[in-house]
Amino acid sequence: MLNLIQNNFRAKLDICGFWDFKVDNDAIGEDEKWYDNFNSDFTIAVPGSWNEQLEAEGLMNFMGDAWYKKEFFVSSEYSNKNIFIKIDSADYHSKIWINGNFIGENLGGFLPIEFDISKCININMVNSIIVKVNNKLNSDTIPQGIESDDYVNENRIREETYPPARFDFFPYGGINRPVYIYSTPKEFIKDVKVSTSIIDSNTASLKIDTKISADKLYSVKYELIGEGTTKPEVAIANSESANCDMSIDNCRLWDLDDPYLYKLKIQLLDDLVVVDEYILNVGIREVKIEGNNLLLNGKKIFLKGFGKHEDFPVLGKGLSLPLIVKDFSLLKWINANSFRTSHYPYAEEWLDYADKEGILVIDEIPAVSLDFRKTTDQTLMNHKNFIKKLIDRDYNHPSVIMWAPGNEPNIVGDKNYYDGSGEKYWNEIYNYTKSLDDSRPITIPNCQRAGVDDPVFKNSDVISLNRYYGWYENPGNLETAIVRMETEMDLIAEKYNKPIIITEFGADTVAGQHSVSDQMFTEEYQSKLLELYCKLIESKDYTIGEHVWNFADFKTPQHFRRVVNNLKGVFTRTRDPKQAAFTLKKIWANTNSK
Ligand code: BDP
Repeated sequence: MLNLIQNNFRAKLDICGFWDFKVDNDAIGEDEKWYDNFNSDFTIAVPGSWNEQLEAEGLMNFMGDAWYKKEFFVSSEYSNKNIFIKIDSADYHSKIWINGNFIGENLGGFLPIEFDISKCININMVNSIIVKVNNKLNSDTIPQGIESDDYVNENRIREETYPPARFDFFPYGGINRPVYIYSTPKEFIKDVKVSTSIIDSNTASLKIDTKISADKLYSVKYELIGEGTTKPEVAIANSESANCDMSIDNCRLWDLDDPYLYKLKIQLLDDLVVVDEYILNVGIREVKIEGNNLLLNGKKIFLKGFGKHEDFPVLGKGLSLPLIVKDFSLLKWINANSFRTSHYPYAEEWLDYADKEGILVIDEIPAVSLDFRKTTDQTLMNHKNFIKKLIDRDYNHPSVIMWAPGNEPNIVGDKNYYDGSGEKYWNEIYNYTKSLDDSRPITIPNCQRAGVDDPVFKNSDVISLNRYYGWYENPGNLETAIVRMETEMDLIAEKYNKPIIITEFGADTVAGQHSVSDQMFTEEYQSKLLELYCKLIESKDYTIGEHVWNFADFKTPQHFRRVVNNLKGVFTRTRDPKQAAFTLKKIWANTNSK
């Protein structure tokens, strides 16, 4: 999927701003034809989650249907073009109507939704869009949902959260990312996929797969703009695609200390006339696992950083560009070189920034805490669909070095997991992900409770461990915690002989709470726990990274275990440093190696 750009062939209209909003508590909107029009109850900002914006109106814990409406003017610039709508994400399910016409439906949040709306747009006139968004999840969806009844039936009443969720982050609802109307020419470049490889220290090659929509034979011209020597190539396209290989001498690689981006200019030509043009940022780099090492451009690299969340007061999961700038500046300040998009794909703007700043990303699917007593064929299908959509969107980002098609499966019970079904499921997910991209390693973070025989280990190129010795296990006892951590890491390393990242370790910490002895929730305890873990992890040959849980405090569903937020952040929710931030800054001073 191509990011939107504007040029002489393509226009883009941002329709973010204030939208009319109505809550549909009884799910009657469709029967009452609210898609034609409705009287709004409130005005709401897009992008942004409804929960905190309209907290005072009772929406904090709302799970259900809500309706959005907006009018927008489409100018003559759009005449004789294909016109599309793109919603970068509506969480979790949405249905769209334009000028009363049903456009389409999308199941699953966190990734863009796109439909051709050429036939129902009125040019030179005001148009209206109505979107119904629903944030309820169930056993078939990714992520899976849970209902209060399930807790009762499963005898887990004390674990029930409000709102009910199967995961430890707040199920914010709404149109959380921008909405655009955009145009392309009638014959156009639909998609471009660029794979890069390094031939020797000086030379690299690009393999470019282009999808087009055309009614006759066109040609496609490729020009790489940037350092080195290369010549433009022209490929003859059929009505659907064109392929091209390019080589570059004296090329400048994309690397952490020099995240150099080329511009690839792609033109669709009718004879010699350019009918469409797209410009894509390309970073030339190679990621490899060799033995127990992670190599970036042939050099060993050790990942230092965090599991994060998209989460901020008032915004909820709404996109904020200043927050992206702030978080990257803090990542740099603390000497981190990477993060994981736990536990879902982040807005593509995060990856654009990572490409520019030279930060590495483990890109994750929202298959978090899958309950294998409940997974159905539909869950597997939705899961695969997510992987396909994620790779379609993110394939061209040099910052993305690994796919995580899940996190911590099976945290409740063994049934239907260790009987071979878990292995079959993850095998299928692993092979499917590889079939879409065999250039990036795959990892599925394992939950402490799932143990050392978790089938995700077999189905990962890199083993990822989420471990909470010193917190959920051996609380307050750091000495025992570190011994147990080392024993388990060594066992897993020996058993699977694969490189290991510790993708989560941490301690909830109340900023301002102090103690001279090891006391949970104090700044000193968090700082000491992280220091001990880092020392241990960095002492092992088989480790390729350490990601602290979490970059910042984040909001969770209500439960007696959480004081409003998960407090394992090294920064507070509003990004003030806790003591551990200064500790990590020192430990990570030697940024890219152990
Ligand atoms: C891990 C989960 C993460 C939680 C974390 C915690 O992957 O989503 O937030 O535990 O409990 O198991 O803090």
